[in-house]
Amino acid sequence: MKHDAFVQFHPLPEAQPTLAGIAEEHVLGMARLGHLQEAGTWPWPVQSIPMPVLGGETDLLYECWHADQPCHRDRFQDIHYSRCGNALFGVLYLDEGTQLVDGQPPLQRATEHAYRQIFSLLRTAGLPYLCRMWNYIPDINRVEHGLERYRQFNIGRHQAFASFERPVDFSPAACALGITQGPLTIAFLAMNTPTLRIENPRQISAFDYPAEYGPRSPTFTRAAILQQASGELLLISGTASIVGHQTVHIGNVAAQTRESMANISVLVEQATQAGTQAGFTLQDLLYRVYIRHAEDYPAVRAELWQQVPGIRAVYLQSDICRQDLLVEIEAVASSQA
Ligand code: 3EB
Repeated sequence: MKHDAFVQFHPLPEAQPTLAGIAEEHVLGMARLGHLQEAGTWPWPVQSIPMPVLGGETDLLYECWHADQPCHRDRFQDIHYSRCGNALFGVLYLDEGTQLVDGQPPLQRATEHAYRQIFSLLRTAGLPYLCRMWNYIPDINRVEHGLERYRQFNIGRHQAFASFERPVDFSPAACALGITQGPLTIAFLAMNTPTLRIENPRQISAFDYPAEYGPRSPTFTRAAILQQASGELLLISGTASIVGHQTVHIGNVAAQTRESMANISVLVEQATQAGTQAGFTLQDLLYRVYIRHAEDYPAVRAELWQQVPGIRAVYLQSDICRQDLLVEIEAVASSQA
């Protein structure tokens, strides 16, 4: 019998891809955060997220996903991936092109193509359970071919789910943010066992949003718990100032930050009830905070420090998928068995 790989998350201490004690063969992949990026090649998949780091000592940060067994690394179509036992982490970058084909805008097609590749790889690999997706979309709020690009992205993603008969209420945790340089990039983490999916009772599930947010709903769950022999990993999706399905506190970044944290608190409570272990607190989480306007950074940081003194967070300047959202927060925590 195969044992599950134990997947772990670590922010790396320096703006260098030094591994801080993690064995190179155990590295599933990395995220690289920072605006001005030189091209680089690594033995493992790396998702470059070209966003300015706010308030940090460095303008380039790395985060590492790793396992407890050796990884096999390969390519599948446009995907660069690592497989460690029963965990698979992959990254892809896709050029959208500019052509409408069969009336479908380029971003919608590129998104569907990307998700189909991912679903094909997971089927081939026998690891069908997506835990987490990280979506970074160029010019996410721009209207093109008569529809906002985030809504085009949602149509393409939804179509790929439908083609592969993936129920939308069985979606991964996710985030979808805007970038101002570089191509569409998607990273994902998948396993051989389903995650526990957590919804937020204060919010309508994203896959049930009404049509006013676009012709196809987003396919993500509010949080997911990955249950492993050695502990639980809680993955909280991008969380914003949304109650029900509506944006609240329009124009007020401090209040939006508080509302986002209220939503995260509820997810942490739900996760603590759903999990089998000791549970999680807001203090345990490692946060990534996306801020639309760089000048809002001090206000957002002050709010967060008030709620979670000493909060461990990385702040990035980023576009957010609804024009009226000023901040979005996601987080990861692990509880050791
Ligand atoms: C929201 O709650 C805010 O489209 O994958 C958060 C997390 C958001 C994931 C996605 C979108 C996504 O609707 C936006």
